[in-house]
Amino acid sequence: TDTEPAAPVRETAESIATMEIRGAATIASAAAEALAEQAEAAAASGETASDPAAFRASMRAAGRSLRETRPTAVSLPNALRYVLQRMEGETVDELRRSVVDATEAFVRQLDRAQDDLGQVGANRLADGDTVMTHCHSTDALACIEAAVEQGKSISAVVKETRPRQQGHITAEQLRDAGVPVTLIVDSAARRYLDEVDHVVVGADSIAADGGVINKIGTSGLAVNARERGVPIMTAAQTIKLHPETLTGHTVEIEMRDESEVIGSEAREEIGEIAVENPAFDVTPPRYMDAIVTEHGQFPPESIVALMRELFGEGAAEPWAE
Ligand code: RUB
Repeated sequence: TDTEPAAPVRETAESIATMEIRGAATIASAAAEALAEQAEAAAASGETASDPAAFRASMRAAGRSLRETRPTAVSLPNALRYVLQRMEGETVDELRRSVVDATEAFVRQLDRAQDDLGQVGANRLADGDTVMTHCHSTDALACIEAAVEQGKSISAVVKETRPRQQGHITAEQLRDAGVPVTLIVDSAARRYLDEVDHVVVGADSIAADGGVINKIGTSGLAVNARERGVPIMTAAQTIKLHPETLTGHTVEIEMRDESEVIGSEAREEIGEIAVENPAFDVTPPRYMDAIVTEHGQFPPESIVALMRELFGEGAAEPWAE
């Protein structure tokens, strides 16, 4: 039917679900761009090309199929909200234009926010610092790269991040930025904290109480960092702020397939045991020293004020049928 999402949307949704496209900020820009591609496709063919209501319905359907891919990174619904709430016009061409313009504005804003927060995060790092990273966060990398651009000499201890080993991506990108990297297994983190001056992580969502939802293992790292007296910051653009937590909702933690944890042969050998694979965890605000955003740095407990200011109107669902 005409409300079936176009091929580029189905491909983006599939790539997000399989984690070919991953990381909260990257997911957000890919989702917005998929909406723009949907608008172009819908304006060019079938019933949606001549019927503004059908066009709008196809945009909502595209939004739903993107929304259903992964549950934890709020940047995804925030991106869909940004674009779909700006969809306006009497004709299909006006609607199409508004979606394409909103997508371009969103992606520009995302890039600018990352550059701006990178400067703020870099100011927290000193010349000669060693940082520890977890997973692969473009927001966290922006802070380290900006520090290097400020002329600071930075080295990194990079946690591999089981089970998907996103630490390898971080290691490669830091190496390309001229940062000497030491890769370690996750369970070596506490031992290496003695050699580290700052922990830098990203976020998939930030809750109204300042809780940071990020890759599984972040909370244990934060507790260990506190015990060792090592400061830890979360680098998170404001699209990571989770508006529904303002009204008491909790953030859903994605549970992924057990095959990411254990191969089929080992699984068969081991027999009747449970295997669980949560992708994210929650770091309580008291274990996080700062949330670094494009609007400056915040103690986690005060992030709610920024959240009210930016998402005061709450969590609309412009993709709903
Ligand atoms: C990625 C992850 C990242 C955040 C922030 O998890 O936890 O730290 O998404 O990334 P996954 P960014 O690999 O499961 O998507 O700063 O790029 O938004």
